[in-house]
Amino acid sequence: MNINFSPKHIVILTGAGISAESGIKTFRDANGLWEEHDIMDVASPQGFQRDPKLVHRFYNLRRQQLLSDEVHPNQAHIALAELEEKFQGKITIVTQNVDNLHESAGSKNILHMHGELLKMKCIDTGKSLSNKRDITIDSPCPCCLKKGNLRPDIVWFGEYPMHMDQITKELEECDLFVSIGTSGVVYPAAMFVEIAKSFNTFCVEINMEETQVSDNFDMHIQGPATETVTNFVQLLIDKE
Ligand code: BV8
Repeated sequence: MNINFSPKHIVILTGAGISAESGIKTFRDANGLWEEHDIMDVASPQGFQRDPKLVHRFYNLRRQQLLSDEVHPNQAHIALAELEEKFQGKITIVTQNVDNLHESAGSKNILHMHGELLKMKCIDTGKSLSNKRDITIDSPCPCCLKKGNLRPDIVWFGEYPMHMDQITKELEECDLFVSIGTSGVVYPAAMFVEIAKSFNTFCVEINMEETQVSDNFDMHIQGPATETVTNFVQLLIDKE
């Protein structure tokens, strides 16, 4: 599996599958996060309104796991960081993931379109604040000092993803679009391949299995990300 050109501008979309081998549950795989919860109860503004304690617990547990000694960037995250370091052109990681494993692996140019687990937001001012601790309904907001005024700085269903203007611009300009570890179920991320294709961009899907959007890609590489991403990155570096 090789590409027959030397890309100059790569956009890489990542999903939960790239963090699976770091021990972080995906959403829709067997015993995934959505098997334990109804999506709309824990990842929507309505769910948060209905039961903020449940939502805080859902994100507190994920934040605790991310910060524990059991979770580290895996070879796929590390390969992407090495690519950014050695690639002569421009490379942007657009991640749906809210973990910080791309940053921990050394990647720099990252857009978290669904927010970040290690950030929280003031409900009144919308101010985003770094946070590594549990949030509860009694946590005083450091911004306005009100109790119960904090929420995870995460994009829930029905909320507008972050950095959409920049993402769209990069999808129009890039000459290689690579999707890694996402089921292609959630929009608007699932339609990024269509945007890239409409600008004649070569599109590669790297995933454990075929997805709902596989037909839109020029190339499909199947297997665990720690192997497939590492091999694909080596191909790109060899072209440098
Ligand atoms: C919005 C919170 C308005 C963060 C999440 C059409 C257009 C626009 C919107 C919609 C539309 N149709 C429907 C909608 C609404 C909705 C939506 O998409 N619903 C779906 C369910 C139908 N979208 C929204 O509400 C979005 N906002 O639309 O605003 C708008 C309109 C137009 C244009 C712009 C904006 C907001 C979506 C964000 C919701 N927040 N979660 C959190 O808690 O983490 S979504 C949730 O799913 C996560 O963020 C996650 O990132 C995302 C996608 O999941 P994946 O990452 O793909 O994970 P999944 O488990 O599904 O798949 C993992 C894959 O990895 C699998 O394929 C597996 O095979 C593979 N894998 C596993 N292990 C490995 C592996 N691959 C390689 N190696 C391995 N080892």
